[in-house]
Amino acid sequence: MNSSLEAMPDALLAEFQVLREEFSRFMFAYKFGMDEVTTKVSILQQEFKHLQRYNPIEHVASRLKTAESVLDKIARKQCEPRFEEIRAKITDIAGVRVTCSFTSDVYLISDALTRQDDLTVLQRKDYVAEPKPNGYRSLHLIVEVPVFLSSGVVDVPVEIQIRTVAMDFWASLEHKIFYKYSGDVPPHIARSLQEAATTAARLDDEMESLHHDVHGALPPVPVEMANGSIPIPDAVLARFAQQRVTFAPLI
Ligand code: 0O2
Repeated sequence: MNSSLEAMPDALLAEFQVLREEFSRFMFAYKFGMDEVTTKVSILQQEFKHLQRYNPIEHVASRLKTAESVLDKIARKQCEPRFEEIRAKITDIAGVRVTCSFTSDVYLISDALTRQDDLTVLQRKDYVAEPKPNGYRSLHLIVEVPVFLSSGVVDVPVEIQIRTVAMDFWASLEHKIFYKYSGDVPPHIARSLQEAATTAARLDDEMESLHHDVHGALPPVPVEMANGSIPIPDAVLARFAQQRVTFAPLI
């Protein structure tokens, strides 16, 4: 047993255990919500890869806030420490980040996700169209996803950040620099970071334009036949074609 709990009276200890279980169940719902969204992105990724001529997703990452950082955020946001209140106010406990190839892909993925009936968009912040003053660019969605537990359904908010490789590169390094200076970045460094963000945005524009020149501005064209990770042998295909020719429904 944890030494700090050893001296606790039994009644308090029992209460503590109930709270631990409740907290743990609360956090698991976010993990499941995150898994649901990750699966949705993975399905899109596989569909694009195997069934279309184009894959807009470079990589996908997910993270669950630690219980400790949830408490830090509750304190920062002056949120009442009750689970329902936390669920309503802290919407980034579960996060999924999708890194795309081109800027247009950011919107392609956002549309493909938000069209799904079981996702409810609670918030959309387009820092790609309107970057933050420091230069940060990314599309943020807070979606609510139903998680079906043995006890019933719980709607879990998940933050989805969608950005290009260049936006991601800038954000990761800016995050490191920001933390190195504990948030107090000297003005010349902040200026350099803004300039770097402008350079990254220009790079995205150039790559987007090259992409259009090479592949056209139209959305990806589905190919007639997929031959991805579920191969369909020629012999099977020929047999199926034959069946279709000779098939006559009974009237
Ligand atoms: P972490 O550890 O990445 O989760 P919020 O505080 O989330 O309630 P806010 O700040 O209005 O409200 O939300 P916003 O603008 O949607 O930003 C949330 C997340 O986007 C941040 O989460 C970062 O991950 C990322 N982000 C936003 N602005 C910046 C920025 O200027 N630079 C970088 N590198 N990332 C940014 P957290 O909780 O801050 O951190």
